[in-house]
Amino acid sequence: MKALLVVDLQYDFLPNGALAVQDGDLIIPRINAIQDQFDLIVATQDWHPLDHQSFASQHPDQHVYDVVDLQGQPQILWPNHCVQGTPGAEFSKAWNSTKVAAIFRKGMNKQIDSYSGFYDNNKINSTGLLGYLNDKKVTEVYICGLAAEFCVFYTAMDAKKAGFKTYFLDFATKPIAIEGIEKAKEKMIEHGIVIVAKSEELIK
Ligand code: VGL
Ligand code: ZN
Repeated sequence: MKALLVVDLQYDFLPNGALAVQDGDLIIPRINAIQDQFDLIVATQDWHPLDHQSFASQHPDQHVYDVVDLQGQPQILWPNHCVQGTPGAEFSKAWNSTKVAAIFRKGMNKQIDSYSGFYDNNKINSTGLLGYLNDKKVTEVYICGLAAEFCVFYTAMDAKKAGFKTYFLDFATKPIAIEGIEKAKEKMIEHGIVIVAKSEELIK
Protein backbone atom coordinates (compact mmCIF):
# COMPACT_ATOMS: atom_id res chain seq x y z
CA MET A 1 0.00 0.00 0.00
CA LYS A 2 1.29 3.39 -1.07
CA ALA A 3 0.21 6.41 0.96
CA LEU A 4 0.59 10.08 0.04
CA LEU A 5 1.11 12.27 3.11
CA VAL A 6 0.19 15.91 2.49
CA VAL A 7 1.74 18.05 5.23
CA ASP A 8 0.23 21.35 6.40
CA LEU A 9 -1.15 22.69 3.10
CA GLN A 10 -2.71 25.60 4.97
CA TYR A 11 -3.20 29.27 4.11
CA ASP A 12 -0.77 30.51 6.77
CA PHE A 13 2.09 28.69 4.97
CA LEU A 14 1.06 30.03 1.56
CA PRO A 15 1.89 33.45 0.03
CA ASN A 16 0.29 36.24 2.14
CA GLY A 17 -0.05 33.84 5.08
CA ALA A 18 1.28 34.49 8.58
CA LEU A 19 4.30 32.18 8.06
CA ALA A 20 4.38 32.29 4.27
CA VAL A 21 6.65 29.92 2.36
CA GLN A 22 7.86 31.59 -0.83
CA ASP A 23 6.27 29.98 -3.92
CA GLY A 24 4.41 27.58 -1.65
CA ASP A 25 1.37 27.87 -3.91
CA LEU A 26 3.33 26.41 -6.85
CA ILE A 27 3.24 22.95 -5.29
CA ILE A 28 -0.57 22.76 -5.12
CA PRO A 29 -1.24 21.86 -8.78
CA ARG A 30 1.68 19.41 -8.61
CA ILE A 31 0.10 17.66 -5.63
CA ASN A 32 -3.32 17.65 -7.28
CA ALA A 33 -1.78 16.04 -10.37
CA ILE A 34 -0.19 13.03 -8.62
CA GLN A 35 -2.88 12.13 -6.13
CA ASP A 36 -4.55 9.38 -8.17
CA GLN A 37 -1.29 7.37 -8.11
CA PHE A 38 -1.77 6.50 -4.44
CA ASP A 39 -3.89 3.97 -2.57
CA LEU A 40 -4.40 6.30 0.36
CA ILE A 41 -4.13 10.05 0.95
CA VAL A 42 -3.60 11.36 4.47
CA ALA A 43 -3.13 14.98 5.59
CA THR A 44 -1.63 16.71 8.59
CA GLN A 45 -2.87 20.06 9.86
CA ASP A 46 -0.89 22.42 12.09
CA TRP A 47 -3.50 23.38 14.69
CA HIS A 48 -2.29 25.64 17.50
CA PRO A 49 -4.08 27.23 20.44
CA LEU A 50 -3.66 31.03 20.45
CA ASP A 51 -1.31 30.81 23.47
CA HIS A 52 0.99 28.22 21.90
CA GLN A 53 4.50 28.54 23.35
CA SER A 54 6.14 28.37 19.89
CA PHE A 55 4.66 31.81 19.17
CA ALA A 56 6.99 34.77 19.74
CA SER A 57 3.91 36.65 20.99
CA GLN A 58 4.02 34.44 24.10
CA HIS A 59 7.58 35.53 24.97
CA PRO A 60 7.52 39.30 25.55
CA ASP A 61 11.32 39.62 25.72
CA GLN A 62 11.97 37.67 22.52
CA HIS A 63 11.55 38.24 18.79
CA VAL A 64 10.29 36.13 15.92
CA TYR A 65 12.99 33.58 14.89
CA ASP A 66 14.78 33.83 18.25
CA VAL A 67 15.48 30.42 19.75
CA VAL A 68 14.37 29.58 23.29
CA ASP A 69 14.24 26.41 25.39
CA LEU A 70 10.85 24.71 25.43
CA GLN A 71 10.57 21.52 27.53
CA GLY A 72 14.31 20.97 27.03
CA GLN A 73 14.13 21.41 23.24
CA PRO A 74 15.52 24.37 21.30
CA GLN A 75 12.45 26.15 19.92
CA ILE A 76 12.41 28.68 17.09
CA LEU A 77 9.84 31.35 17.89
CA TRP A 78 7.35 31.76 15.06
CA PRO A 79 4.81 34.41 14.23
CA ASN A 80 1.32 33.37 15.31
CA HIS A 81 0.14 30.87 12.68
CA CYS A 82 -2.42 28.12 12.12
CA VAL A 83 -4.46 29.18 15.13
CA GLN A 84 -7.34 26.73 15.65
CA GLY A 85 -10.49 27.84 13.87
CA THR A 86 -8.94 30.79 12.01
CA PRO A 87 -8.90 31.16 8.19
CA GLY A 88 -5.09 30.79 8.16
CA ALA A 89 -5.41 27.29 9.60
CA GLU A 90 -7.70 26.11 6.81
CA PHE A 91 -6.46 23.94 3.95
CA SER A 92 -6.04 25.76 0.67
CA LYS A 93 -9.18 25.60 -1.45
CA ALA A 94 -6.91 25.25 -4.50
CA TRP A 95 -5.94 21.79 -3.21
CA ASN A 96 -8.23 18.97 -4.24
CA SER A 97 -8.69 17.38 -0.83
CA THR A 98 -11.81 15.34 -1.59
CA LYS A 99 -9.87 12.05 -1.56
CA VAL A 100 -8.22 12.66 1.81
CA ALA A 101 -9.08 9.69 4.02
CA ALA A 102 -7.92 11.10 7.35
CA ILE A 103 -6.53 14.31 8.84
CA PHE A 104 -4.09 14.29 11.76
CA ARG A 105 -3.92 17.56 13.68
CA LYS A 106 -0.77 18.51 15.57
CA GLY A 107 0.67 21.27 17.72
CA MET A 108 -2.38 21.37 20.00
CA ASN A 109 -0.41 21.04 23.24
CA LYS A 110 0.70 24.61 23.96
CA GLN A 111 3.79 23.46 25.86
CA ILE A 112 5.55 21.74 22.95
CA ASP A 113 5.75 22.15 19.18
CA SER A 114 5.07 19.33 16.75
CA TYR A 115 6.88 19.42 13.41
CA SER A 116 6.49 15.74 12.66
CA GLY A 117 3.06 14.45 11.74
CA PHE A 118 3.80 11.43 13.97
CA TYR A 119 4.93 12.85 17.34
CA ASP A 120 5.41 16.02 19.37
CA ASN A 121 8.99 17.36 19.23
CA ASN A 122 9.75 15.68 22.58
CA LYS A 123 8.40 12.37 21.20
CA ILE A 124 6.21 11.87 24.26
CA ASN A 125 2.83 12.09 22.52
CA SER A 126 1.85 10.57 19.20
CA THR A 127 -0.83 11.85 16.82
CA GLY A 128 -2.06 8.35 15.97
CA LEU A 129 -0.72 8.58 12.41
CA LEU A 130 1.65 5.61 12.82
CA GLY A 131 -1.08 3.33 14.14
CA TYR A 132 -3.37 4.43 11.33
CA LEU A 133 -0.83 3.74 8.57
CA ASN A 134 -0.01 0.35 10.07
CA ASP A 135 -3.69 -0.52 10.36
CA LYS A 136 -4.11 0.37 6.67
CA LYS A 137 -1.16 -1.91 5.82
CA VAL A 138 0.81 0.95 4.33
CA THR A 139 4.39 0.03 3.39
CA GLU A 140 5.46 3.08 1.34
CA VAL A 141 5.00 6.69 2.36
CA TYR A 142 5.38 9.62 -0.08
CA ILE A 143 5.64 12.98 1.64
CA CYS A 144 4.90 16.46 0.29
CA GLY A 145 3.57 19.82 1.51
CA LEU A 146 4.95 22.65 3.67
CA ALA A 147 7.42 23.56 4.95
CA ALA A 148 10.13 21.36 3.44
CA GLU A 149 12.83 21.65 6.14
CA PHE A 150 10.44 21.60 9.09
CA CYS A 151 7.24 19.59 9.07
CA VAL A 152 7.91 17.70 5.81
CA PHE A 153 11.48 16.82 6.86
CA TYR A 154 10.61 15.67 10.38
CA THR A 155 7.63 13.69 9.14
CA ALA A 156 9.85 11.96 6.57
CA MET A 157 12.51 11.13 9.19
CA ASP A 158 9.92 9.62 11.53
CA ALA A 159 8.29 7.67 8.68
CA LYS A 160 11.66 6.16 7.81
CA LYS A 161 12.47 5.35 11.44
CA ALA A 162 9.07 3.64 11.71
CA GLY A 163 10.13 1.28 8.91
CA PHE A 164 8.28 2.65 5.88
CA LYS A 165 9.96 2.95 2.53
CA THR A 166 10.01 6.75 2.53
CA TYR A 167 10.01 9.20 -0.37
CA PHE A 168 10.53 12.97 -0.06
CA LEU A 169 8.73 14.57 -2.99
CA ASP A 170 11.11 17.45 -3.70
CA PHE A 171 8.95 18.83 -6.52
CA ALA A 172 5.93 19.00 -4.22
CA THR A 173 7.43 20.90 -1.27
CA LYS A 174 9.06 24.32 -0.67
CA PRO A 175 11.35 25.43 2.17
CA ILE A 176 11.20 28.45 4.43
CA ALA A 177 14.99 28.87 3.91
CA ILE A 178 17.31 27.44 1.23
CA GLU A 179 20.17 26.76 3.69
CA GLY A 180 17.96 24.64 5.91
CA ILE A 181 16.71 22.38 3.17
CA GLU A 182 20.16 21.52 1.80
CA LYS A 183 21.24 20.16 5.20
CA ALA A 184 17.90 18.42 5.64
CA LYS A 185 18.26 16.66 2.28
CA GLU A 186 21.76 15.41 3.15
CA LYS A 187 20.41 14.02 6.41
CA MET A 188 17.48 12.31 4.67
CA ILE A 189 19.77 10.68 2.09
CA GLU A 190 22.06 9.49 4.93
CA HIS A 191 19.04 7.82 6.51
CA GLY A 192 17.92 6.09 3.32
CA ILE A 193 15.02 8.35 2.38
CA VAL A 194 14.55 8.60 -1.40
CA ILE A 195 14.50 12.16 -2.76
CA VAL A 196 12.16 12.36 -5.76
CA ALA A 197 13.13 15.35 -7.90
CA LYS A 198 10.37 15.22 -10.53
CA SER A 199 6.84 13.88 -10.72
CA GLU A 200 7.83 11.85 -13.81
CA GLU A 201 10.05 9.70 -11.57
CA LEU A 202 6.97 8.48 -9.76
CA ILE A 203 5.42 6.83 -12.80
CA LYS A 204 7.28 3.55 -12.88
C1 VGL B 1 5.71 24.40 10.41
C2 VGL B 1 6.93 25.94 11.60
C3 VGL B 1 5.95 25.98 12.59
C4 VGL B 1 5.60 23.55 9.19
C5 VGL B 1 4.73 24.42 11.39
O1 VGL B 1 4.47 23.15 8.83
O2 VGL B 1 6.63 23.27 8.57
N1 VGL B 1 6.80 25.16 10.53
N2 VGL B 1 4.86 25.21 12.45
ZN1 ZN C 1 3.25 25.46 13.76
